[in-house]
Amino acid sequence: MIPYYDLEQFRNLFLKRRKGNQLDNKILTTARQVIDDIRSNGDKALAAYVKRFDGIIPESWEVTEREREQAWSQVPKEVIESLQAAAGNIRNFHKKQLQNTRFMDMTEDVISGQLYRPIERVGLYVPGGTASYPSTVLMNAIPAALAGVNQLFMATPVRNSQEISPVLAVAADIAGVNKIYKVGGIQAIAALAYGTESIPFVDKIVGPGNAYVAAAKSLVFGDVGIDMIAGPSEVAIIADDYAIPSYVAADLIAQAEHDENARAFLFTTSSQLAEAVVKQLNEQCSSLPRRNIAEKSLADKGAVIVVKDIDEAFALVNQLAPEHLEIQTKEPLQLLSKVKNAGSVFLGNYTPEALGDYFAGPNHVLPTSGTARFSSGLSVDDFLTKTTFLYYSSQALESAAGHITNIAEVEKLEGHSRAVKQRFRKGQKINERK
Ligand code: HSO
Ligand code: ZN
Repeated sequence: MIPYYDLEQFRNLFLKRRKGNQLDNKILTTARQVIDDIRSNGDKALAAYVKRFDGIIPESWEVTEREREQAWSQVPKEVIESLQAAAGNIRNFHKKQLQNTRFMDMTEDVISGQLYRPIERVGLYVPGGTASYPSTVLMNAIPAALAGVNQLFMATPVRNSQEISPVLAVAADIAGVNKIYKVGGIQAIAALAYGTESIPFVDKIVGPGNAYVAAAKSLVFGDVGIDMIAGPSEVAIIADDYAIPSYVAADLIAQAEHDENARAFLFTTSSQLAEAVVKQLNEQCSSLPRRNIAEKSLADKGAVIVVKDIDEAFALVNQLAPEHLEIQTKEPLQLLSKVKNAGSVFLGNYTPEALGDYFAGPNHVLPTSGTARFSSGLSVDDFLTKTTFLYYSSQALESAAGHITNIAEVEKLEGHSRAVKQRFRKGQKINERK
């Protein structure tokens, strides 16, 4: 079961410079070859790789309107209602992230500011198999739609049935996805990045994926934008005596069931609580459908650390920069100011991560493997570009001219200097705004 570590052991195992995000060379080589081929040969190459990797080529790459409509009758009504309720919350939360064009200066002589514009075309990758989640469709597509992206394309692999999972199609409709393509893996990323006869190219690709998809995203980055290369999911829980062991255990397990590499950590000031949590973990895992995955994750990647006080817990957690941080203590809100590095924070005994994974509003696409030190969860910002703008009157430019030419001269860029001086040559008539 989940091991105990002291501070030193935890530091050595989990806080040393990590190499977790490096991609496998063999996978990169394969990805590079597939991408080059699809970029040069379009649909023909696409079909060949889909046949080779997935065994079957779909009749049509695009999911038809009819298929999308039919999906609605294949999903239970209560699931549709819950997805709609979740979408409403996610929309409300993300709506408040939107920013309008901003003026930094607005005088008669100087106007400056920033325009916000939606990215035109976005591709959303959704993995197949067991990690194919409708919640991920909502979390990626809703901020994009709110930002104003009006060509939002989703790609997801289909297996022998040739049908896309109906619940994914419904989530895509609810979230505002324009088109869905039946293609997965490296092929999907290549097609979205460069376009083929049947699949349109996009400006940015978002969404999770396996090692092949991650490698492909890293290779097309630069030609298109990408969101991030996500590592295994993780949670850190800070708990004191006030926490309820069965709740803490349930949340550690919810994390651990994601996959064998998922990481669940408990930092607690109470060794009594730690013992009770371990007991609960054993009990609760025994009846879990994904028991094998959860137990392996807890045993190999999990940790319980008994700390001397809450500050010691925060010191470790801030170094770890976990994707999710739960604070289950007596006064959780008062501890919020101690959080420095974390993807998303869940406060109190009744705010499990699962609430945020599915329903409450904040995004569940979050920085993993310590990358919360320098990056943030998905938001509407990821689907906007910012363009700055500037206006100077002749008087304003004239009063700045000396400084500009001084700097231009030290950079030995006489043309720059002249571009200013040209406007103020003696005897020149100024025809401003005529
Ligand atoms: N915990 C995952 C999101 C997720 N959980 C999707 C369930 N479905 C990463 O934040
Ligand atoms: Zn989850």
